[in-house]
Amino acid sequence: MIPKIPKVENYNVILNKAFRRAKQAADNVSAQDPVMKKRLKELIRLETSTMVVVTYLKNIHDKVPRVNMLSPFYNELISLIVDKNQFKKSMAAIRWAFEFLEKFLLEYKKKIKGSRPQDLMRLRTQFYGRLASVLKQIRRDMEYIEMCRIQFKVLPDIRDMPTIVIAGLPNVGKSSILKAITGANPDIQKYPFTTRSIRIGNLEKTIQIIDTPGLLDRLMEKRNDIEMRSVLALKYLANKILFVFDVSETCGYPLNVQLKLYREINKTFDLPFIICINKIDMASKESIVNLKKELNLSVSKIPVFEVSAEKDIGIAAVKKIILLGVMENKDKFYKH
Ligand SMILES: Nc1nc2c(ncn2[C@@H]2O[C@H](COP(=O)(O)OP(=O)(O)OP(=O)(O)O)[C@@H](O)[C@H]2O)c(=O)[nH]1
Ligand SMILES: [Mg+2]
Repeated sequence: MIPKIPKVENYNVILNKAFRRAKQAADNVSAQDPVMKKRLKELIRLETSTMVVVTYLKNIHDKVPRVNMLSPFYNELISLIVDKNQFKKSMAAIRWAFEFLEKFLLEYKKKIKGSRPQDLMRLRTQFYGRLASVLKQIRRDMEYIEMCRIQFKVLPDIRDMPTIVIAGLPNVGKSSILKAITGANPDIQKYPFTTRSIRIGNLEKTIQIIDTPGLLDRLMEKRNDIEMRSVLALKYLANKILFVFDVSETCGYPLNVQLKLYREINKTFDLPFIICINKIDMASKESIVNLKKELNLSVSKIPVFEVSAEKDIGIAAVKKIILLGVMENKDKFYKH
C-alpha cells in the first residue's frame, strides 16, 4: 500500500501562513523593558516563521514514501508513472531547504541578540527575504512532488491477499469478467484499450481479482507503459492467472493471435492458470470446440470455462473454482 502524502501547497501559501503566524506570535509578546520587548518580538517572529516552513517541509519529506523502499511492484509501477531521478532530486531539494533554514535561523538569532535596536527591522526584512527566496528556489521541486502525489493517489490499493490477475488481448472482455465475478464496476467499452491501469475487485473478501490493460501479441521489449502495468501485475502480484479468450473474435484479434499471446504468457509466468473462453453467446459451437482443441487441454490440465460475461453464463463455475483454489492453496500464497 502507498502511504498517504500530504498536499504540497504553492510556496506563496506556505509563506503567507508563516508570516501571519509569526505576526500573531509577536503580538502576544510582553516585556517590561521596551527594547527587550522589541528584540523578543523579532526573535519570536523569526522562530515562528521558520518553524512553520520547516515543519511543513519536514512533514512532506517524512510522509512521501522512499520509492526504493516500496515493494518491487509499486517501485516499478512508479517508475512507469514518474521520473524517479527527478523525484529523488526534488526530495533532496526539500531536505536541503529545511536544513538550510534551521541553520539560518540560528545565525540570525545570534545577530538579533547582538544588534542595536535600530537594526532589528532591517535584520527581520533580510531574514524574511531569504526565507522567501529559499522557498522560491525549491518551488519547482514542490510542484513536482505535488504532481507525484496526485499520480500516487490513483495507484491501485493492492492488499496482501491471494490474488488472481486477469490477462488477455484488448477488448476480449477482461473488465466484463471482473465485473461479473466480483460486482466491481470497471469501465467497459466496445473499443480496445479501455482499461489503462490496474483495477481491483474482491471475491468474498478473501481473494483479490485484478483487471489489467490488454496485452498485444508482441515482444516484451516492445511493450508500452500501459501494457507494462499488466506485466508488473502478472510478475509481482499474481498467484494465479485468469486468461481470457474472445472466441467470437469480435474483439478484433483472431484466435491464432490470442493463442500466441496465451502461449507466451503461459511460458513466461510459472503460475497456475484458469482459462475463460468468453463471448460464447456470440460464437458458434464449432469455434469453441476448435479453440479447446488448440489449447490441448487434456494434456495441460488447465481448467477451462466457457462463459459469457455479458449474459452471466458460466460465471458461477468460475467463482467456485477460484474460491476452491484459495481454500486448497492457502499456504502457498506468498506476500507481495
Ligand atoms: N456479447 C458479448 N459481449 C461481451 C461479453 N463480454 C464483454 N463483451 C463486450 O466486449 C466489449 C469489451 O469488453 P471489456 O470488458 O471492456 O473488454 P476488456 O478486455 O476489458 O477491454 P480492454 O480494457 O480495452 O482491454 C464490450 O463492448 C463488452 O460489452 C460477452 O460475454 N458477450
Ligand atoms: Mg478492460
